[in-house]
Amino acid sequence: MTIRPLVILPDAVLRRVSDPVGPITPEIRTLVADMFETMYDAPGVGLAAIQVGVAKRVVTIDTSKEEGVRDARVFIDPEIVWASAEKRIYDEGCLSIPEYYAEVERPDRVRVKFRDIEGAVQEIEADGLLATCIQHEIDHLNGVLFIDHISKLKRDRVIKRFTKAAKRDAA
Ligand code: K1U
Ligand code: ZN
Repeated sequence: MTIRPLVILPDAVLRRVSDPVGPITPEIRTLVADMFETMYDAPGVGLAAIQVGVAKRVVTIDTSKEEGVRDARVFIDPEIVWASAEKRIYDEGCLSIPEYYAEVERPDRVRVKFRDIEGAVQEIEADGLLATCIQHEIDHLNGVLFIDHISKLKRDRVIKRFTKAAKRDAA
């Protein structure tokens, strides 16, 4: 298993719409294993394949709170099939926008249809941090970032900060 480099704002790769996975090949299994390694190392509670530069609809999540207990979940080609009318606000972060957090309002509960690592179709209802995280990750698959849900003023400010940092690092 390999820790892959994370794609960081303002890299245009983050704006790509990811492709459906199709058959679950050995390459997809390796990608999933590497995504878990990368997510746990960061550390993060979720990761979309595009954040390691792969435009495939693959998401890994582990929102377990208990120290030393893992709840590794993989979502292949995930789709939200139902969202609650009730909303919740969560102070979100993103491994592609390090050390920046902002409040985002999203549906409190969602039902998600996806394929597991064996290719079997599954459906779960999620609430709490899992619901927030799966919505954040599905946004990544569609080229959407959590900063797209905040004010234009705040978004422009954070993009400017990361653009300057990227130029500084390239010099
Ligand atoms: O997709 C990502 O960039 C990962 C992101 C997921 C996420 C977090 C919070 C709300 C919505 C989605 C992160 O994991 S940011 C890091 C983080 O939240 C965290 C890191 C260590 C321990 C606990 C949380
Ligand atoms: Zn993110």
